[in-house]
Amino acid sequence: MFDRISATFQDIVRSITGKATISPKNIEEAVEQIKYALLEADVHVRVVRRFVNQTIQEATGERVLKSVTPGQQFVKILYDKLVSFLGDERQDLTLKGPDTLSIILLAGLQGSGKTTTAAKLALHLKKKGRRPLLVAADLARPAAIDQLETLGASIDVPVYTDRSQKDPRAVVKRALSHAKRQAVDTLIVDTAGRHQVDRELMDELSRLVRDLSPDEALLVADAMTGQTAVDVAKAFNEAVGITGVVLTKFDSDTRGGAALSIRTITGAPIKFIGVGEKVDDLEPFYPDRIASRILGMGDVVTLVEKARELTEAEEAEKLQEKIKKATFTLEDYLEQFQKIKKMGSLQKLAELVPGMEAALGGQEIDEKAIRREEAIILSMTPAERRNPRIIGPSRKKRIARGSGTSVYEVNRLLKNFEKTRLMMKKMLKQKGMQQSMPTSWMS
Ligand SMILES: Nc1nc2c(ncn2[C@@H]2O[C@H](COP(=O)(O)OP(=O)(O)O)[C@@H](O)[C@H]2O)c(=O)[nH]1
Ligand SMILES: [Mg+2]
Repeated sequence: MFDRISATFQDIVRSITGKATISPKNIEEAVEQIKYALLEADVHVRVVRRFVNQTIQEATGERVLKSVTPGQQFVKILYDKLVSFLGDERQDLTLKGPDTLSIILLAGLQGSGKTTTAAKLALHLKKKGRRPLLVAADLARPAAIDQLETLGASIDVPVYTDRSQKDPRAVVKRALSHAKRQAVDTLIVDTAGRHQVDRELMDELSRLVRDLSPDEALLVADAMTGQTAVDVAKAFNEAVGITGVVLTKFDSDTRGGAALSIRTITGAPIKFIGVGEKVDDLEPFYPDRIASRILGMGDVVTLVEKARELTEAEEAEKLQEKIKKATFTLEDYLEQFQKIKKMGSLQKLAELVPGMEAALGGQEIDEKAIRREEAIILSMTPAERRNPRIIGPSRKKRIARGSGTSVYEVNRLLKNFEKTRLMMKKMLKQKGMQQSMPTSWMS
């Protein structure tokens, strides 16, 4: 799995990591190669486009770090992108506590690996101390029931079957009341599949989901089918509503495109991968580990992370130095506004900047107020920003006019700035404060 895409990515990465400088042309070339590698790996075209655009955008907007090469930084961007497209964080099953019955429903096309996965999940949960019951609700072929029974016996997990029934809903209903009488905390329901997505199958599954309201409705998809697996996941999600995907046959020589596309196209996370035919061939899906496997550049990623931390610490130190020496100016103040605005939440600003809440006089911070303060500072001359003491009445009038505010607001800003500056200085003087001062807002 991922062998080909991994080889291509590692080639690109090797050629770019060593470069001391990267031109927009280098990035363009690398991204073009990445595009072909992704398409060749059968990644969904829409996903490829998004991946490529985001990579270019981030690579060109990236701040250059001193202690690593631009090439190394590019690798880090690529790695982060891969992790994000693979689904970010590991998503585990969300089941109820052992005192309440949890239900897992498995759906998917015929041959995708539902029955095998049912047994694999049962074993996985049993190892974690749960008590699963497998339910044979694939009534399309009698052999399907036998298959589940054999698998259940091999892992010593009970299997509920009812060969007299023709309707899976009836089987499931009986299985539920059976489970309540037994020492069972998790129902794993194996359902019938079809060769392709069809109305009848979707209707049957929708009814089952409605009856059961399962904690997990997992789509079992065959990774070898590439973009088809993605289309199937999309169709199932729209018709039935899935909570996650188990991607099977990850051990085979597939190109990996499904893994990189499913989350983006369906929004549903990959929760497990099947890596073989045996009952213990099931692995939790970790986006970061897969990304590392594709890039094979774990050391570079760590290096860049470290370099970034270093730069942040250096910047924070510089700023603290400025505050101590009272050279913290309105320009720095403005810069902090702009940086913090990028962080998203303005409420964070008040929480992170010592004294900011008090300096703002207990007023609610809102985007508009900040934008006005910004406008005021922008209307000042560089000399005024560096030394606000020179701002007399006539300058105040000019600044107010230039920023579309009032002299009253200019005065208030100057007062706020002075309060903040003093407050920061005082806090820095307190022993230990240097260490505990949040640096994130200064980065
Ligand atoms: N190599 C490999 N084979 C698998 C995996 N999962 C299932 N299979 C095989 O795929 C075939 C179909 O599996 P099955 O569970 O019967 O699919 P179902 O029709 O969806 O229930 C069987 O031969 C399984 O052994 C996997 O992760 N890796
Ligand atoms: Mg089956």
